[in-house]
Amino acid sequence: MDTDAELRAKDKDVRAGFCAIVGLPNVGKSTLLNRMLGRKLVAVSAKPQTTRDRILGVHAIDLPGEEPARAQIAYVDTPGAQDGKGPLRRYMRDAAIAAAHDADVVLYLVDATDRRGARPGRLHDEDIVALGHAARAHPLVVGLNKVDRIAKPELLPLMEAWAGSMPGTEVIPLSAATGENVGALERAIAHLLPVGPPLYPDDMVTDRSPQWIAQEIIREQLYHQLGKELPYASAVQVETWTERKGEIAIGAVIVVERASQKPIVVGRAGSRIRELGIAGRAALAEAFGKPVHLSLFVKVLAEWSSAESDLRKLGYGGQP
Ligand SMILES: Nc1nc2c(ncn2[C@@H]2O[C@H](COP(=O)(O)OP(=O)(O)OP(=O)(O)O)[C@@H](O)[C@H]2O)c(=O)[nH]1
Ligand SMILES: [Mg+2]
Repeated sequence: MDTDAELRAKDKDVRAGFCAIVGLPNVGKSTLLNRMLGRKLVAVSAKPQTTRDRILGVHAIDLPGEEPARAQIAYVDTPGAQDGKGPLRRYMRDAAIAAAHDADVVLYLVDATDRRGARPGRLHDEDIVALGHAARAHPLVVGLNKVDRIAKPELLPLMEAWAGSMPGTEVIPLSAATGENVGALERAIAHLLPVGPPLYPDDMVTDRSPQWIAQEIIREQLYHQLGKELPYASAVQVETWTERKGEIAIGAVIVVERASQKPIVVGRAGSRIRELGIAGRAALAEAFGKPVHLSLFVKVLAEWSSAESDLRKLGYGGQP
């Protein structure tokens, strides 16, 4: 017989566990995480290799008519799987592999519009194979993203190819941009999670600090404003953070690797950094729901992405 305490504990049981979101760069992993959480947590950009670290985003969903009727999914967004040369890229690769290794379920996200990397069997890169090994130990869901940009007749063969190469694996077409089918994807993930007590408190969304989220939001603006001109090794570091009378004052530095890159970020007579400041402040105010003052500076930290100690200083260090 169960004791009263045990029965009460079981009442609170949900489907709970970790879901690592993995895939090639630029397939929409971070867009999907932001969409599921209904807020901007992580940077998204048209440039590959935007995400540099693993990031937790916790989402609770209802499973109507099921037992248990609720799931708490702890999503882990990861850097796109790619060739891991150089300390920063190696750090990013290890972060993705570790997330897949530690997960209860792996969501492999595919860009359905990408002719090169979308189909199963075309992913030969060494690091992607390593990711595959880490992922294979767990139940897998395949998400075919960006269906808002692909005609149905093109989608069906892709779905069949994935389903055929991985019997028993759910293959779900979706659009992170429009939200189409994202609910169905979340339910499919939830069904593969173990039943037990929730992993996190109800109100927890991420394990990252507001400062870290601010860095992501400013970095996203940097990607948007600079586009192709952006030096790959740029980072953002929040140095001061003051909350007063319902407002936040943030002082942040944009770190580049070479003196020659500084004028690119600053722009003619400071025009670009001013634009960055305006756009950054608006995005931060929206994310935090209060007015934000933002002071931005540019700093050169020579070859930081090649030096382990500088990587750590900028937050890409220790255990990925
Ligand atoms: N049309 C369309 N575009 C999308 C969709 N999802 C993401 N994108 C776009 O795809 C690009 C890459 O999105 P990200 O979310 O940054 O992709 P990612 O997989 O996190 O990329 P990395 O962090 O670099 O690995 C951005 O320009 C997004 O706006 C979608 O469902 N439809
Ligand atoms: Mg990303």
